[in-house]
This record gives sequence, C-alpha cells and structure tokens, in this order.
Amino acid sequence: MSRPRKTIVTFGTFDVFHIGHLNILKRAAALGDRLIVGVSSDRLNIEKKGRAPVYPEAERLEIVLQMKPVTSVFVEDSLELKAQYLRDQGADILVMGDDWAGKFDHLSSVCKVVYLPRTEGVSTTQTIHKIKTYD
Ligand code: C2G
Repeated sequence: MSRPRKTIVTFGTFDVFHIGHLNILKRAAALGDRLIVGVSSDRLNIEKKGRAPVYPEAERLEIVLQMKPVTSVFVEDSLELKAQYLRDQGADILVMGDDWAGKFDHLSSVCKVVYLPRTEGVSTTQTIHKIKTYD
C-alpha cells in the first residue's frame, strides 16, 4: 500500500513577495508532499494592520500559487478560523514563521504545529521603506 500523502499548510500576507517568503515556502514544502497556502485577504489586513497590502489579494494569491513549492492556495479571511481552515485542507502540519512562535500552539489538537526561523535582513516593511527613500 502506498504511503499517505502529508499535507503542509501555511499562512501569510506575502505582500511585495521577497526571498524570505520564498525561503519559508521551500522549507515548509520540504516537510511533506504538498503545500497549501492560506493567503490573507485585503479585508483581514485592513482589520489587523489598519491598511491594505500594496498588492491586492487576487495578485498575491496568483504570485504565491505560481511558486514552485506551492500546490494550491486559498483566502484566509479570519485569524480565528485557523482550526477550521486546517481541517478543511486536511492539514498534517501547520508551518508558521517564528515571529508567530507560541501563538498557534493551541492548534496542536488539530495537527502538528512547526515554527521555522525567519530569513534575516528582509521584510516587506523594509522594502517599502527602501523604495520610499530612493531619490
Ligand atoms: N517570513 C520569513 N522571513 C522574512 C519575512 C517573512 O520567514 N524575512 C515568513 C513569515 O514568518 C510568514 C511568511 O513569511 O510565515 C509570510 O509573512 P507575512 O506575509 O509577513 O505574513 P503575516 O502577515 O505575518 O501573516 O495567519 C497569519 C496571517 O496570514 C498574517
């Protein structure tokens, strides 16, 4: 009998896509057989961060979907629905960057929860600042 496929799920905004985003997708995918990414909605970003992302949700979903490590994407519209999203997607492992360390430990009743280290020295906020201050 063939081994059951292991499904990895991760979440993020992935605005102004950069190498830190790609690194976490690659490392997350390496933990299983397929990687499903919940891309946070514009609405959720406005609610949680007070502003819309630079790239609209439809474009962020398409960019993430076309990344080699990614099998499929869906819209994450609420941080509180994580358990439901994980069940719907058949997650075996939830992967989050370690900026979220400890925040999702309660979901270990649904699937395994793994935090991976962030890539140093790159972020969407820094990139936006860099572009703004170019003369
Ligand atoms: N990341 C990383 N290294 C960086 C920047 C980001 O590893 N230098 C990771 C983050 O830890 C996260 C993913 O890339 O796992 C996406 O980052 P963000 O777009 O900043 O995601 P965020 O807005 O924190 O997610 O349920 C979570 C929400 O969707 C929000």
